[in-house]
Amino acid sequence: MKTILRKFAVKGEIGEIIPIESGHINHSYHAVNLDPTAPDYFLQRINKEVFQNIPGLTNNVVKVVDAMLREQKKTANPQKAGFFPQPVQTHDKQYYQVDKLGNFWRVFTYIKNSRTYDIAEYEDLAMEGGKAVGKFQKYMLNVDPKGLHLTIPRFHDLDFRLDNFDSALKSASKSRKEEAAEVIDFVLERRDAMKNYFRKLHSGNIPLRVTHNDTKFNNILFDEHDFAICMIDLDTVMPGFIHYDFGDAIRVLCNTAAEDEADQSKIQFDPELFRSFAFGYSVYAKEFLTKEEIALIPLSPWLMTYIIAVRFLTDYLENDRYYKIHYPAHNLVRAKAQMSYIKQMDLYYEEINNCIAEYFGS
Ligand code: GN1
Ligand code: MG
Repeated sequence: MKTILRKFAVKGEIGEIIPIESGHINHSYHAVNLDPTAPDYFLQRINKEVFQNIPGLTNNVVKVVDAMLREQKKTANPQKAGFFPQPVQTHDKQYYQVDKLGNFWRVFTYIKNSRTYDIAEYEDLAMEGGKAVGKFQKYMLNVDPKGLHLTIPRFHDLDFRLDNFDSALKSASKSRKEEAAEVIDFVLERRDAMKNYFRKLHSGNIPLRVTHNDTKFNNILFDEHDFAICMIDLDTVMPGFIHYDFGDAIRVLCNTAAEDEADQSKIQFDPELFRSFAFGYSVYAKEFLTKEEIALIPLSPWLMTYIIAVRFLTDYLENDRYYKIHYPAHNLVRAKAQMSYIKQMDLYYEEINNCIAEYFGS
């Protein structure tokens, strides 16, 4: 990895390289600098099975970071732009380096003392998360969605995800199907309701914007005082509906347990965290959301949790081809946890609706 890092215009002298375990797709490392005057770096091996066009993906990421910097410089805190992770070029002015095995690597500056959280531990953290998602969408308003490469086509397309699930179900082993029976039934039961909501998003009234598309809580970077710095993990920034970002954030952030909690009794929906996130999000989003978009916000956490449940389950049925797993039934446990969380959210449907009406005036 040090050989790879030397291909990039990194400053100082790299010491320890520490793996970062939280992502399910790429392999990430924190490269510590021995020179205190030089920054640390964030090194990543991009998953080339998942991302088929890494040059296209890289163009997106550079475009998005540029837009974030440009927009931040227009605000009352232009100096904050200096605290976003910046992509680092190689000595040949590329933003990635291919190694001898054909693997793609990239480097960002690592923001000193920054951190991520897997779950929102208290309300202000959730509010900061909401602000980060709202601010990101606002900063993307001047980026043309059509100018972005589709890094994963049909990423949040429910019909596509259900088609994949159907074919996985046909070819899955008997034992995996038996193990997963409860979640399979759940997916089938909710299918029509979710398709119905998904069709409303596609009714033609909802603007296609540039969205992040992977707003789980640990894709928000915080500083040492727990203020959100910005959204990270920009590989899936593509044209989308704001509902994808709102819903996916709530999927993780208001869950009192981890995304892969095996003990169902620990999985609950925290309405106070929801209020805090929704308020933080409204601070930025209220100024650009249309009333049609607002009307469809409340059900978005159901859709996104359902889509991710379907994806984890499909991967389990396909013998774990896509997500990194840490033990054999990991994808099944993840899918079950999403199912339990959806059932917990059911108890708060009215409260969620009321809260959106209160903060967004719908
Ligand atoms: C993956 O890369 P990471 O861990 O931030 C996935 C998301 C899922 C998430 C579930 C490119 O995100 O879509 O919501 O896992 N990213 C991709 O935890 O598939
Ligand atoms: Mg991530």
